[in-house]
Amino acid sequence: MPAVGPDVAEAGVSRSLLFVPADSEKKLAKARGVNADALILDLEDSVAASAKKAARQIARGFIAEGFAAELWVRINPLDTSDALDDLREIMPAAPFGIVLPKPRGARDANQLAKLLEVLEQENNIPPGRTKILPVATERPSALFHMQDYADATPRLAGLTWGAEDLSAAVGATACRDTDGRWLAPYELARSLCLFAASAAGVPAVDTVYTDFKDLEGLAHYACNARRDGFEGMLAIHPEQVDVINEAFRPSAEEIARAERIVGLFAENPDAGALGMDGEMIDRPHWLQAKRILKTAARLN
Ligand code: 1VU
Repeated sequence: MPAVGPDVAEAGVSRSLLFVPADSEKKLAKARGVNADALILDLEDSVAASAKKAARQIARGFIAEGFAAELWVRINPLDTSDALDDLREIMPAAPFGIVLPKPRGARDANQLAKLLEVLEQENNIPPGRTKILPVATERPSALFHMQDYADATPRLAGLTWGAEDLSAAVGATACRDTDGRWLAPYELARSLCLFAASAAGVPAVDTVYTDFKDLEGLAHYACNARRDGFEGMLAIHPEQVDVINEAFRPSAEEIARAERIVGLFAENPDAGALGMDGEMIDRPHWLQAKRILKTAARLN
């Protein structure tokens, strides 16, 4: 069976990435007890302009204290003066990575990578250590450049997407229908994020489920996200975290089936297609099985 090709994401990513407004010491304290794979300390939309300075300092202190999970910081968009202020304040604490909102395209991720190069040097951080996760679809023009992420900075750790800013930008009055499903323009943005991430060889992370009281709806949404190929999901509330973690964990049945598929091809190294339980299995099934086993191994 041929090796995994460039269109299959190799890197693993966190399943649950919880946003925490960085100006809220109360929420930050709460986040320490949450089982999220990653926290995103937010300096952007959830923090009022008047609170940004204090939020930067709080975020820096929180990161410096250390934490078991990955610590990301969502800075302000790169074409605002706040972005540089954010980076200067938080880089001495050496966060795991930077979440980049409203990028104009991969060129903003590349520009951020250059800034990080300097700031890492200034702060004695190993070069290239700080990762980048763009929220890739928040500007309409960015949708026309999604393929550029395939040649972007090696700091790229994944791609995620957002609908709210995109819908505001085009003047829409809603991005979901009355049943909570994405309307067509936002399904397109979600799909572009998925395919651009795959083409770039990085994991795709699905966006927030804003109805934070509806955990049943979230479970359903997150299972579908995993089915579609997303490897994790953004969260906005502590109660969403366990639901997301569970949804992105392969089931025992899936693992058993994946082991059988990989085993069958190992026993038949020259076969392109094989039969299993009356169904044809070939390279895509083998790739999918390998991915399931890799995820399962990472989560053990
Ligand atoms: O039990 P306690 O009173 O001690 O704590 C409350 C509350 O403070 C805490 N909590 C959180 N802790 C950490 N991180 C959070 N994100 C968080 N949210 C709440 O949990 C306890 C219960 O909270 P609640 O159910 O009473 O909810 P609240 O009314 O306090 O808060 C609701 C909102 C939505 C405001 C809150 O969950 C929040 O601030 N979420 C994050 C918002 C955010 O960062 N937005 C950026 C979105 S990014 C995006 O859209 C990109 C695509």
